[in-house]
Amino acid sequence: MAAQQTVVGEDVPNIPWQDRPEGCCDVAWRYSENPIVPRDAIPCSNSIFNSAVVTFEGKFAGVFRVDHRTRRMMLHTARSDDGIHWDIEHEPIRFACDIPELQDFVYGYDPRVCKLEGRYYVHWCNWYHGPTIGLAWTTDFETYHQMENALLPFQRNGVLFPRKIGGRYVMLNRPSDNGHTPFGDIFLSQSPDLVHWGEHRYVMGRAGGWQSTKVGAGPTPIETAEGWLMIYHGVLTSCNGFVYSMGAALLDLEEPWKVMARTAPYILSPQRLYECVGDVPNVAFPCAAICDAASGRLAIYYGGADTVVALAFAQVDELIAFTKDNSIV
Ligand code: BMA
Repeated sequence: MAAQQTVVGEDVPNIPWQDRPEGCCDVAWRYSENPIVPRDAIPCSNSIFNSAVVTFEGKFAGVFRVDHRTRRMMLHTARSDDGIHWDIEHEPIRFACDIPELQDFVYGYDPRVCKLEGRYYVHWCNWYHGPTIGLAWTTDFETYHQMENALLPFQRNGVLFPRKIGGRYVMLNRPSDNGHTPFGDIFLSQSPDLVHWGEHRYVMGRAGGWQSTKVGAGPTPIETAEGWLMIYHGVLTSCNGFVYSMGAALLDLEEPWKVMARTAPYILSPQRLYECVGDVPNVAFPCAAICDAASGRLAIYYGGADTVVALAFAQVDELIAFTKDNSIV
């Protein structure tokens, strides 16, 4: 099967999965039991969405965005045997941090987790006199070591690549403003040590339709023989506000600021009730993906309407072909 040569990564035989439903011809399809995490899964939660999931010791671990009933945005550890049913800690993560200026955790949201050189790096939108990219690592999802913020405010959607490229650590990011940013292009920054970031490059900006207001990277990019597969969100401004959909792009393996293909149509947009109705309507916001290299099966975790966590599936080879065949590049 061609997929076996496509993905550079681990085999995940127990990846959460459902075949494409009969009669569906979409490149990405939803899990039939969505949402997988309800808003009130733990006593303190107003909503649980935009969350990160990785494989961990043969099972799954996650860092979940939990907006508390105070409406403070916090990060919680979660564990799962099957990637679908989650046990979310009731207490938020308390980061171990020896940098006095960063010890006062104000809020954190939209986490991503990237397995890199034997550690799990957590990065999130972290308040430091405005939103920027917080960075921490863990090996056990119990103790989290907070590092320097990667970038200056205002920044969101920091997304690490899972290996060094050209001798540098690489992070996608999206310069923004202090509020509900009405603009936004994807850039990339490089670092020799995950502390000092520079050599910034422009990756891609807004385009037509569903991605006309702003774009931001989603899950950890997936390495394939055809390039880095980047799933991202794009935003359209309707007369009723922002609409968040997802698309896919292929980035050059060695110079990932070079976009080789990018979808003109979205691959999934808010159309189901749990995506259209909630604290923020019309949002499908991807933050994580698990890929089984052996079969090319892909499970995408996304937030629905800033309220719940949902799951969608795709086949990597099909998604790559779709991205190339429907590219605006
Ligand atoms: C963005 C972020 C996301 C959220 C989205 C829609 O700016 O805050 O967490 O899902 O807006 O509200």
